Amino acid sequence: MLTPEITKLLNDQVNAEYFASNVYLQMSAWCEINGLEGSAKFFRAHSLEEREHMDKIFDYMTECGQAVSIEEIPKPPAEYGTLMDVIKGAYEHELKVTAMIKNIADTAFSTKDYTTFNFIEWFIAEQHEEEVLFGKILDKAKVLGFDGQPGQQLHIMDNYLRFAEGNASK
Ligand code: OFO
Repeated sequence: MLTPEITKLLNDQVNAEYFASNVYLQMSAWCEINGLEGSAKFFRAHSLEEREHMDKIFDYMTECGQAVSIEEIPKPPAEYGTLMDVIKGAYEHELKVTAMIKNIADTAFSTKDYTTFNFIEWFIAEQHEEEVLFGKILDKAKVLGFDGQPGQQLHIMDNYLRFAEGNASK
């Protein structure tokens, strides 16, 4: 049985993961229209991953006998100046999600809801991975001297992002 406080936090997270999925889907659309196919592929895949996160929490809540409420999802940002703005936006978005996940862990632990604490641990590890992933992308941009402007570096960054999940784990 989940407490009302934990139920609300988990429900908010379901909706936040749905929003995150749309944020990345919109980033993918921006990349597509700006000739950045590798980046579009990366953000599209990431959008699906967020959707899986949503499903995971959805399933946990229903397993616990708790109804999920899908709320109105805000429109994600759609205007970006450059690919660098998109990448920075993604990194900042992940930091916000990490704070939400840690708040769930903190609340679960302090209310002795060890089942939810155990469940949310997976997300703590996942957020660490995602921060590392986007951190490495930012590092690569620094190494290249990439600032988002058109040119050879943009082409290299686009190719790097095409395989970024694999590149970042090396
Ligand atoms: Fe990006 O990990 Fe879920 O939100």
